[in-house]
Parts: sequence; structure tokens; C-alpha cells
Amino acid sequence: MLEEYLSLQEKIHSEMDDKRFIHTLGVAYTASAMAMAYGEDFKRAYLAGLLHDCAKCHTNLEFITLCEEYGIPITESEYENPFLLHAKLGAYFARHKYNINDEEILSAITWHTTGKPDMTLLEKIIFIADYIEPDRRELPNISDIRKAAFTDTDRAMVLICGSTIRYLEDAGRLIDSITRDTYNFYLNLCKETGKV
Ligand code: DGI
Ligand code: FE
Ligand code: FE
Repeated sequence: MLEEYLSLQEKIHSEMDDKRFIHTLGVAYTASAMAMAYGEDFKRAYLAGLLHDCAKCHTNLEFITLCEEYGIPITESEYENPFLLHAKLGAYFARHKYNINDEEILSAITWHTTGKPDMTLLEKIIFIADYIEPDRRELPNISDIRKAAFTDTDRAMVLICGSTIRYLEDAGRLIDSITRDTYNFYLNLCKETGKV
């Protein structure tokens, strides 16, 4: 499997600095391990992990210019936080530069930063793997979140979204309404089932 992805990995590496590439490999490995734990297709998880940040290495101005050039719709919140666009732009590159036509892989890339309500297992795996991969700096409550990632993805979603929203609030950053929608959806889901 890894041999099969070697040339893809090299191409992805050529588009980003070493630090981002190490993160990328961490997400791919973590996503494939999570897929094994939940009986999801681990090759798809690995591939989605490899590609999730393939559009990350651009300036804010480039995010806007490239999205406008490719006809990718930009919301008001994305104009204010252009880096959010690396997710949608990444899905566009995955489709057109890397020839991926698996719609679930593409949507996992699209939603990997903000999440969205009612995600598929693969979408949640990429969102969570992005947060817990081994190279991430130590974040609050990370060992509990890493454990939840392998036991209950909905609970992991609540913990990650809650932590991200708190961090963004403390930093005085604008929070996209979908980031809050994601948190509220998984919080309600876990409350209904008595998990939180
Ligand atoms: O690309 P990565 O750094 O690997 O990870 P990512 O795509 O999940 O981006 C992480 C950053 O995105 C993190 O600093 C929190 C931030 N973020 C997530 N949702 C929102 C957000 N930032 C703003 N301003 N608004 C959001 O809704
Ligand atoms: Fe990202
Ligand atoms: Fe990432």
C-alpha cells in the first residue's frame, strides 16, 4: 500500500515544506489506524489524510485569487479568514490535480477544518486525525481526546470542537457559523445518548 502511494507522496511533499509534510504523513497514518479500529476502508483514509492539506502552502491573497480563478464560492467568513479556504481548495486540487473522484474523500478534505453537522465516518476520521496526529503540539486535554478518537468518534468531535471554539474565543478570532453548528450537533447527539 505504501509503495502504491510513494509517487503521490513525493508530489505532495514537493508542494509543501517538510514540517507540513510530516504533519500530512501523521494524519495519513493516524487516519488509517482509526479506520482499522472502526472497520472503515483504511486505504481511503490514508489517501484522504495524505491529501487533506495539499492546498495549505499559500498566502491569504493566493487563497482568494485561486478560489476566484477556479470558481470556488467564497463565504463572507472565508473572506475574513482566507486560510479556511485551504480545505475547499484542497478538495479542488485533489479532484483536478491528483485525479481523485471518490466523493467522500473529497468531502472529507472540504470539511476537515470546520467540520459540519452529521458527518460520515470517513469525514470524522480525517477531522479527528488532523487534530490528534503525533506531531501536533500538546493541546489541552489531548490524551483524553486521543483515547476518544479510538473509542467514540462523536465524543471526540465534541471535545475537539469545544476546545477549538474556546481557543478561538480566547484569541479573539472570528468563528465560522459552521464550526459552531458542528459543535452543537455533536454536543446534542452525545447528550441524547448520555455520553456527555
Ligand atoms: O491545516 P491544519 O493546521 O493542519 O488544521 P486545520 O485545517 O484544522 O486548521 C486548524 C486551525 O483552524 C486552528 O487554528 C483552528 C482554526 N479554525 C477552525 N475553525 C475555525 C478556525 N479559525 C477560524 N478563524 N474560524 C473557524 O471557524
Ligand atoms: Fe488543514
Ligand atoms: Fe492538517
